Amino acid sequence: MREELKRIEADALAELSAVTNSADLEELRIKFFGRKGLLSTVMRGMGTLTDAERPVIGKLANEVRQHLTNAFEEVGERLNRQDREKQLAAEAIDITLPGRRPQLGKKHPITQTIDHIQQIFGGMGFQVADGPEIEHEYYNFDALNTPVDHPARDLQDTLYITDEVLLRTHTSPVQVRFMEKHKPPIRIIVPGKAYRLDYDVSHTPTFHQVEGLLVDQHVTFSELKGVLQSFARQMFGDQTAMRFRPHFFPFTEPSAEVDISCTVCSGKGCRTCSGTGWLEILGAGAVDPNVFEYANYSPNEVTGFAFGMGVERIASISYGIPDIRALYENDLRFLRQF
Ligand code: 2NM
Repeated sequence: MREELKRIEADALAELSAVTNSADLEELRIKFFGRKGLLSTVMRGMGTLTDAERPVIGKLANEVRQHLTNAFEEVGERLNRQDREKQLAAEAIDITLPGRRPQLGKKHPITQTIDHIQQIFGGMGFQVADGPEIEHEYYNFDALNTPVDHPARDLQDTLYITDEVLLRTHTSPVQVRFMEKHKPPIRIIVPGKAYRLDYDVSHTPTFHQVEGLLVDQHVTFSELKGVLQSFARQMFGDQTAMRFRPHFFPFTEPSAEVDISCTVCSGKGCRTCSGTGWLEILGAGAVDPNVFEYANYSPNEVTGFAFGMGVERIASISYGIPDIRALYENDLRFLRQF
C-alpha cells in the first residue's frame, strides 16, 4: 500500500506538470481526489491493514494528500494568472491610436447667409422682426397696395389654404404688422421663409427672404442707395459696383431693381452674368403712400424706403452655386463644402 501511495503521488505530480488549462486541471483533480478517485480507492483499503500498519499508512496517506493538494493549488494559481494575463493582453488599449473625431454639425449655408445679412444690417441699426408664415390675404396683398386683379394673387403663383388664407409669398406682411404696432421711426429687417408656386434652377417653392423697412421723417431715396451700397460692399467685397434699374412694385414708388458688378468676372461679362457684367441681387423702392395709409401712418408726416432680397440668390452668388435646388437635397457631400 505504501508503494501504491507513492506511485499515485508520482503519477499525479507527473500529470500535473503537463496540464496547460483549467479544464484539464479539474479533470485531473477528479481523477485523484474525486469520490471514486485513486486516493479514495486506496483509502478504502485501509480496513485490511493491521493495527500496527494503519497509523503509519494513515500518516503517509495524509502527507501524500496534503502534498498533492498544495501542488494542485499551485498549478491552479499559475493557470489563473496565465488566463488573466492572456485576457489583459487581448483587451489592451493602444493609447497611440488616434482618437475618433465626433462629426460636428454646422449651420446650413442659407442660415449662414441670413446670419451674415443680419449682422451687416444690424451694424446699420436695423432690428430683426418676425411674424406668421400663414397669412391673411389682407396683410400679404391688400395692405401692400396689390390690386385684386394683380397676377401675383393668381392661383398659379400663390399657395392658398382657403379663399382668404395663404402661405405668405414674401415677408412684407410682417412689416405691415410691425407698422400697426409701432410708431415711426422704425428700422427693421425681416428674415424668414416665403412660399411661391415656382420650381427651377433658381426657384424652390419654399425659399428665404430678407426684407428691410426704414421709416422716419425726411427719409430720401439717396439714403436707400447709401444703405444698399454699404450692404453690397460688406456682403460681396469693397470693389463691388452697384446700379439701380427702374422697376415696378405695387408697394413702392418709385421702385428699382438693384444689380451688383458680377462677382465672377468683375463686370467684364461672362456666363454667370450672361455677358452683361451685372447680377441682380434685390428689389427696393420708396414706400408707397397707400401702404402708409393701410398701416395708419400719415404719408404727409413720414417717408420711408423698403427692400427685399432672396437669400438663395445671395447665397448662390456668394458661394457660386449654379443650381439652388442642391441646397435642399440634404446631400452632406454638398453641404459640408460651406
Ligand atoms: C421688395 C422690393 C421693394 C417691400 C416693401 C415693404 C413694405 F411693407 F414696407 F411695404 N416691404 N418690403 C419691398 C419693396 C420688397 O422685394 C423685392
